[in-house]
Amino acid sequence: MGIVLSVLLGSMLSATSSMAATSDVFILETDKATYVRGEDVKINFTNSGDETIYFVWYPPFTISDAQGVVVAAGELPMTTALPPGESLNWTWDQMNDYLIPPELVPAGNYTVTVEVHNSTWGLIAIPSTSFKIVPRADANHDGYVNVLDLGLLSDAWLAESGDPNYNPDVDFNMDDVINILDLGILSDDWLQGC
Ligand SMILES: [Ca+2]
Ligand SMILES: [Ca+2]
Repeated sequence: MGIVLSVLLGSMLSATSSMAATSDVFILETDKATYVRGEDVKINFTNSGDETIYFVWYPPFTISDAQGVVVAAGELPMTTALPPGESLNWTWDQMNDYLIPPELVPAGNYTVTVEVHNSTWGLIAIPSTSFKIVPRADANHDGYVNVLDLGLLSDAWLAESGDPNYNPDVDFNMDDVINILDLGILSDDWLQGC
């Protein structure tokens, strides 16, 4: 009885530790939690375990929007194996690759996912991490790009850095002057919000 119990306990403990190890051996992260629209999203995936892992899908990174719709897939070197201690990096330009022509995705919440397989192609984990994209032209920082932001841009129209009506919040391209380039960015972001 004592032996059976200890065997059971032993198998429970090893099951528990292997589950913990599975979640601990991959690191999937983005360099920031929040990006402005159009900013590069830098993604890093590290195999921090002691086994080589494999990817069935090439490329293994996918980006989904808040509704779960896949909007982009990573471009990677031609490899489907990742040895222990090695990393994959991907910079996503926020373009939806599945539209023709590709378009910048709207502001909102996004998730990056990787499917991780073992050497016999069994799925062992689907690590994911989420991040947020906010509009670039949200001058008053209320989460929306609308007539309020247009009003602020209008108030600072043609102002240069140092002028009393210069407003850095509407200098969307940060070139120290409020002009048609900033209006163009506001136009691109018009009615974006999350
Ligand atoms: Ca706003
Ligand atoms: Ca500007």
